[in-house]
Amino acid sequence: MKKPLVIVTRKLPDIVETRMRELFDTRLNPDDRALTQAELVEAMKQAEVLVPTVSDRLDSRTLVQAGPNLKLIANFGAGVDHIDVETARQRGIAVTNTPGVLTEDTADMTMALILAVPRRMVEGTEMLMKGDFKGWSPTWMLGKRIWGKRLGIIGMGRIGQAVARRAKAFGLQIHYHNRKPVPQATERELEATYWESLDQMLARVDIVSVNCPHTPATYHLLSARRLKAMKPSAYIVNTARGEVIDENALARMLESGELAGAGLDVFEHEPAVNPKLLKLKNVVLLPHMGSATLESRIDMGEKVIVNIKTYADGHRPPDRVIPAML
Ligand code: 8YV
Repeated sequence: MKKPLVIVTRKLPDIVETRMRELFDTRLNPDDRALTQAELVEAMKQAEVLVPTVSDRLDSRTLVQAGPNLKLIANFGAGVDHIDVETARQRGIAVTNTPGVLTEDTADMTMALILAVPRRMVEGTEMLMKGDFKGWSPTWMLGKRIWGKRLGIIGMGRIGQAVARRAKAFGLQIHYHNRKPVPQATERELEATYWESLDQMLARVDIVSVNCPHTPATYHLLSARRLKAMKPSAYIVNTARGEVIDENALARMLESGELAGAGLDVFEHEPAVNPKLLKLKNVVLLPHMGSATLESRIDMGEKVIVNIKTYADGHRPPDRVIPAML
């Protein structure tokens, strides 16, 4: 049986690449240089399977240039907002992703930001490194207590629930907004309160965690108006997608003290970061590292391989993304 030509756009862990080379006619990117849009089109003209990542923009203008051989886009990542899934469907190209395997790592990073911002951990480290630690004082570097506060989770899927489990152990009260409530057994386990109205939840919580995907419905879900509805003492953590928050409005409000602080792992125009954010003390900013563990990258690679192999064997890949799901 002829092996499918699989083009991988970025460098993946060696163990994943080795297995892909065993199974498929695989073209790798050992230099890990992000492809230009023209190179991406060229890859889509040749490949039967494309393995992109969040750093590739597969919009409709790019997708319509795909060659007739392209049958599967096996995304290395859970989020698919960089792929126009509807255009792919219209052209008979299946799209798969890698759900489930980055849940715990992303939830860990979310929890780390929930702790780091109110407790001023990065500010403290920077002060120490600059030699500004002149000795302990009772009123120096005071942050805000985590225990007993209300956490409002936006998007109670796998990652949102994993964040809730951790947060509960830290004494936070769990509130959440989702398209629909989670099963009652999960709500009971997490002692979680469902808010159908996001506006009402935002006005009542002390920390907001964004854990929903970026879709047309969630673009700027945290708009300037909604950010203003939050308490000025509240914090925001985002490990999902930058586009869910109006980043400009957030930066302005953090600057003027209308919000207490933010922990951001993702940005609206990655890799660019709003320059206003870079000047603030009340933020912890990370370069999209939520799922960046070796274990997660290997598991993601394994999912990609299973999706391609299943397709190559004539079956429906397990992690298909259907436009109606988005
Ligand atoms: C990945 C992510 O690193 O999977 C996702 O949706 O945001 C990240 O954790 C990235 O997408 C890899 O393509």
